[in-house]
Amino acid sequence: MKILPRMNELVRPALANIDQALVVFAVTKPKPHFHLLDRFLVMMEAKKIPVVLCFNKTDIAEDPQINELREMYAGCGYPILFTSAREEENIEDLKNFLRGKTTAVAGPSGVGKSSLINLLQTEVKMETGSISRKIERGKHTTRHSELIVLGENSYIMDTPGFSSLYVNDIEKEDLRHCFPELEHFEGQCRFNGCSHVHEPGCAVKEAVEEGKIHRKRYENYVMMYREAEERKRY
Ligand SMILES: Nc1nc2c(ncn2[C@@H]2O[C@H](COP(=O)(O)OP(=O)(O)O)[C@@H](O)[C@H]2O)c(=O)[nH]1
Ligand SMILES: [Mg+2]
Ligand SMILES: [Zn+2]
Repeated sequence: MKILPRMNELVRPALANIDQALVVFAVTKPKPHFHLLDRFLVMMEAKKIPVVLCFNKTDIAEDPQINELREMYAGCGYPILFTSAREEENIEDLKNFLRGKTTAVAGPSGVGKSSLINLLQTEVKMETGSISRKIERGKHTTRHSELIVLGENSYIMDTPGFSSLYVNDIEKEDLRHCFPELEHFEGQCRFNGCSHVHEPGCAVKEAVEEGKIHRKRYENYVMMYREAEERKRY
């Protein structure tokens, strides 16, 4: 019971002071976990924190993998960047997105967050390495959020793991407002307040069939909706 309030104290100031979140995934190795990514995007929408999506490791990716990601996420309006920390590709683009802002970096382990941060500035050297090596050495890395200076009025915060930016679960009625591409169809369904899950005459379901909304994103919406429904039941 004593642990929870302390955890929130750590999380809240971090979220309150950031202008945006940079969400880093790898195009491949490891392959993006779409459910995790969408869950995170929903949390940021709920907190009204703008997101920049960065898919790293383009040097080992195939074009179709990159195209699918672009289709999925540029289609719903998120700024999206493809980088290679190894080949220092598109790092200038990334810098442009970070200029003048305080940005929290989030993403699963092993996608290249630390490698990217090392390319953005020269003062702080983050430890990088393979996932297995890190597990071997135990969880010794950033337990606190470290604010790193990138330049004048530009800061980046390496958040300790993905769950550190976790916010309370979202009510099922609010969920549809946390998917920008669903929000676009609001008011076009037969029923007012359509959940886009089981109602007939749903403009969102039609848009999915027509390929205007990415099916995977919609499926993740339905999955999260059902989860919220389940939670309510207990
Ligand atoms: N091929 C490739 N490997 C990368 C790239 N960026 C990082 N890595 C490697 O991926 C592993 C994890 O990188 P790291 O920066 O520690 O990831 P983090 O856990 O997200 O901070 C390391 O072995 C890096 O050398 C990249 O752009 N391309
Ligand atoms: Mg790291
Ligand atoms: Zn609908």
